[in-house]
Amino acid sequence: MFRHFDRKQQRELAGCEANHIICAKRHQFFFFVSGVTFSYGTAGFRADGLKLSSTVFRAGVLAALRSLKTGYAVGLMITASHNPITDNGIKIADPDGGMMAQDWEPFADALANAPDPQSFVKLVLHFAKEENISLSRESSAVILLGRDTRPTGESLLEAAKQGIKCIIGSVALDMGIVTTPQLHWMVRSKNMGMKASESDYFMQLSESFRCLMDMIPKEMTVKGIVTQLMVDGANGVGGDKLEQLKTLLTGLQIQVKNTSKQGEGILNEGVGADYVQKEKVPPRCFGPNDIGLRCASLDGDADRLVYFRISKINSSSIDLVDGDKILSLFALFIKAQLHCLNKSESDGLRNVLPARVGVVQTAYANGASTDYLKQLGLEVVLTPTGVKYLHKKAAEYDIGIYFEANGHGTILFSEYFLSNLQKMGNDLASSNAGSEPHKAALRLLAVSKLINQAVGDALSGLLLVEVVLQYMGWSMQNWIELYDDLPSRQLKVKVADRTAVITTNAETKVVQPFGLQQAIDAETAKYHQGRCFVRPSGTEDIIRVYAEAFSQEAADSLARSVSQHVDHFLGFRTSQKSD
Ligand code: NG1
Ligand code: ZN
Repeated sequence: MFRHFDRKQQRELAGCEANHIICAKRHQFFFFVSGVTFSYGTAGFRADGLKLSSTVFRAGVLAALRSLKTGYAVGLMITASHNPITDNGIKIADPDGGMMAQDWEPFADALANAPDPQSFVKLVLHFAKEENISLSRESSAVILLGRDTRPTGESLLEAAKQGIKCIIGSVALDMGIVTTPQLHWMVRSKNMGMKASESDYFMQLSESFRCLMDMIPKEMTVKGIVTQLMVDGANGVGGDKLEQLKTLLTGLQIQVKNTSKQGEGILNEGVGADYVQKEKVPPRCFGPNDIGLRCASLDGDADRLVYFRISKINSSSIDLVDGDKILSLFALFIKAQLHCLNKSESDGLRNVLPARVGVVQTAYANGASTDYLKQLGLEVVLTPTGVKYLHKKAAEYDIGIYFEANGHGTILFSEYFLSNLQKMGNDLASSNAGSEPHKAALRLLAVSKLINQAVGDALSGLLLVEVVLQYMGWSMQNWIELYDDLPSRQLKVKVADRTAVITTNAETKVVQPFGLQQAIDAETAKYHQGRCFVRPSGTEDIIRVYAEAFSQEAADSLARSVSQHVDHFLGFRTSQKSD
């Protein structure tokens, strides 16, 4: 249903205090009620790409208000990540490059679901007043726009621009087709007064990569670790960007398959990090010829990364190296550098730089990884699913390393720690140049530049993995053997109302419906090393069931029986019965 801003409303707006919002007729096309109820979830707003133009238009208005409120540039990314090509979505990056502040989510929901233009405009004016946002001509919002390779992206970008234009004086900067992490990086860099173009991004990544590669210990380079890497680009933007980035790299041979080029395949269909991690099979275009090689897979917008190796015995199965193992590799490296940095020298006079290191995971982290990290002596905390929670927690540490099992994660360095590290690096350069502590300081500084400080980034994560494997002198086999994953199974259950499930303790326990947790506990107790939890998905209309146990059969059976309980408590049959 299409609606128009009517004349009365335009008069009202024209007469409103500062003549704030332009409601030109040319924008009216974008205002319609799609019949879908939107909720700003872990991934922003997502739906069928053809039904999103009005929502994206409204998100444009929202982004402009966010920029006015904060006084800085914000980002607006059009993507549906690993979801099918027909889907699309929109999310806002805050001035620091992170996710939009959570306290704005209810307002985002209200805007997205406003039933008509009058209510929409009323909401905007009311919220602006409440939040003290000046809509005067003097203040101007800046919004960096990005989109992935989805076919609906171009028209949605237009809708976003029109929404932004509704706020007088707003400036929309189109960054073109970019990965999600690139856009977040650009927002952060711009607000820090640094260079923020795509070529600056490539330059920063390739230079810090070179710096780290130059400091690989000699004894490791002679080990001759394979420098060849096969990458699955999910038929999306990540593969294309990696093709560009790889021309700036030395010491690493990357072959990219599944870019977005015509003829390579459909975005996320049988390819990409989500597919590889959940199905535990090689992506399309990977087969017997790749057996034994180190392979990596990006998701559709390149904010997730997993590694894999095609099995020698059966070329349709893989040894998966997921986000947990990437996290463990990074944690080992960071720990080693801190140890080096603080190693007492013979003079015993050098200052040490203590660092509080935190590792952040979700309940989906394989239990074996959590045990391994704790054995390393690291502080491990769990948060609910969704990078906004992990990122926030990781930011509490001097060095916070976070990863979801699905491959989304990064390493955050606090400003305080980095400035001390820089000072220490300078001191060591004059007193002890070239020493191990000096190199450790330089390495940590280079990592802070290589790894995206705004959000998980498959491209920068991939470069850091490659550096760390070289530094350790590790083959893919060494990495795979770091610890043995406990067999696990994830299932989806369709229910009448997923919001009926309420959880606590980082989503590991069900509080409602009453009795479900008891049933889960009783099932779990039947299995050696059993662990199981259920939670409503934030991105799909389903309940997710995760189970872990000593064998694959046991994990499968635990997941199946708990799914039956979920279905019994919440399934359609139950709701029909109670109706
Ligand atoms: P939901 O649908 O809430 O489980 C999924 C992923 C999250 C996160 C978001 C955002 C799993 C189990 N869940 O969330 O980790 O990546 O999508 O894209 O992988
Ligand atoms: Zn993604």
